[in-house]
Formats: sequence, C-alpha cells, structure tokens
Amino acid sequence: MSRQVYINGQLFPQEEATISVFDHGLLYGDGVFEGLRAYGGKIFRLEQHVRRLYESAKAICLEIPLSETEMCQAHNETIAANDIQDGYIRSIVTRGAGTLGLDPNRCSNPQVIIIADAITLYPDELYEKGLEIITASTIRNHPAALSPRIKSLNYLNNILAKMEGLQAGCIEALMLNHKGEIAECTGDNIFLVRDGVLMTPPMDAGILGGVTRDAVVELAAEAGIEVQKVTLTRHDLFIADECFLTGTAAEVIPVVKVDDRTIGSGKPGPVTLDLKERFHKLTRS
Ligand code: PXG
Repeated sequence: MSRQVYINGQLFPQEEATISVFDHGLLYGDGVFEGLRAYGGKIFRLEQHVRRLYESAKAICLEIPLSETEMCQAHNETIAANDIQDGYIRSIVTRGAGTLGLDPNRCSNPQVIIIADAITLYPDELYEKGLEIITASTIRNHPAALSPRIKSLNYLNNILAKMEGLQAGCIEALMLNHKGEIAECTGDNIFLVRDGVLMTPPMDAGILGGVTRDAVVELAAEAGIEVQKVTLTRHDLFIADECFLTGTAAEVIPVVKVDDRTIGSGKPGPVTLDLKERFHKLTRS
C-alpha cells in the first residue's frame, strides 16, 4: 500500500518522498530517529518519544525547526493521513544536505521525516515459549565515543551485534558495555528477576532510555514489585529466575535461554507474564 510520508511540513506519496544524496544523514549517519507505535489510533507515549528525539538532537547540536508540540501534531497528522489505527511510526531528523565533507555547519536545512506503516511483530509463539539469545562479542558503543542515550542514525554498532545473533539463530543479542557489564540488546532493554526482585541496568551502564522500560518500571511499582536499577553481569543473568526484554516493537517478551544456559525453569516466569499482561492492558486501554 502506498503511504503518505511527511517531509518538512508536507505529505508526499511514498514514491515522491525523497531527500538529497548529499544529506549528511545518508553520508555520515548524522541525524537522529524515533520508533513509535500506535494502538487504536493513539500513539503510545508520544510526548515521551518526542522528548527523547529532541534530547538526542540536542546532544548532537541539531536544531529541529519545530516545537515539540508541533512535532507531536505532525506525528498525529501522519498517522491520520495513512489511516493507521495500529502501526509503526518512524521519525527521522537529518542534518540536511551539505558538502562531501564532515563539517555540519555546511548543512543548513535539517530534514524532518515521519513515516507511518504497518508493524511487523514477532510471532506469537515466541511470547509463549520465550526467546533464546546469545551475548554478542560486539560491545555497546563506549559512551565517550557515541552515547547510547542518543538514538542516532548510526546504528551499525547494534546491527553488527544483531548479525551475530542472527548467525547463531537468535533474533536478539545481548550487548555488554566496555566494562563487561550487561547493557541492553540490539533494539530492546533487558530485565531480570531474582527472588521476586526486578532488576535492570542503570542508565550509566550505557543504554538507551527505553520508553517501554520506563513504562514497565512504573507498572512494576504499581504491582508492588521491587525494582532495582543496578549493575548486572552475565553471571547475574545466568542465575536469574526470569528474564525478559522490552521495546516498542517487542513490548514485553520473555527470554528463556542465554548462551545455552536455561534461565530459571526454562519457561516464561510469573513476574514476566504479569508485567507482559499489565503492559498489554496499558497499551490497549
Ligand atoms: N535499546 C535500543 C538500542 C533500542 O534501539 C530500545 C532499547 C527500546 O526502547 P523503546 O523506547 O522502544 O522501549 C531500543 C528501541 C526498529 C525499532 O525499527 C527499534 C527500536 C524501537 C522501535 C523500532 O528496529 N529500538
């Protein structure tokens, strides 16, 4: 189906939605993006995603020529133009067209792009049985090189780790940070449960501050589950009772095996299933 794509305030049929080959987003990955999801015609935590987009942009000195409120409206306009009730929204802000050199000051026209489309979901079976994942040898970007808090158009770090996962027959892969601690997966945050306590790496483990992660932390607090944002190692994961991942596309998905070690009973655990259900209710309410 042909989509209407938002570019700089206008909607174009997808065949006519184009940007310059001199755009530094293409030439250097110089730009930022968001991945959002609509449920029943409403974008889940739109303001929070837009806030993260502006924070990512700020961190790379990229000025977005819209207010956050206007950006939220642009997102709503784009899903409406595509008649999307349940779907995926990808927003991108590039540095714009410049010269064949790194200097970002040569780019004067940032491109604001919003695409709304159907969403590809993981098969139901994986939610019932749980995922098997591996630890990638590719570590997460060192925060002093490129902060993982920036959702930048430079996703090669994650793509290289994803390739390792796929080569091992896994759709997700665990990434450690430069200290060897658990950071996150290639497109999902990670949680584990031990003796009824929910644990997830802190922001300073070098991770993206996931919108789903925040929602799950809130839901756990509401459910009276103790939550700790603490440094975690692979050992903590190997001896955990439960493990699950969170992300816009995945929502809450159980993990039952890591690097050939069975986690807990080898089946999705009760805390995971409870939070998965609570998240489902939150997004469909
Ligand atoms: N870590 C990383 C590195 C991510 O890219 C998350 C965690 C989870 O964050 P949210 O805010 O979604 O809970 C992400 C998110 C895609 C796609 O198209 C990727 C993400 C989100 C949506 C779509 O691959 N990554």
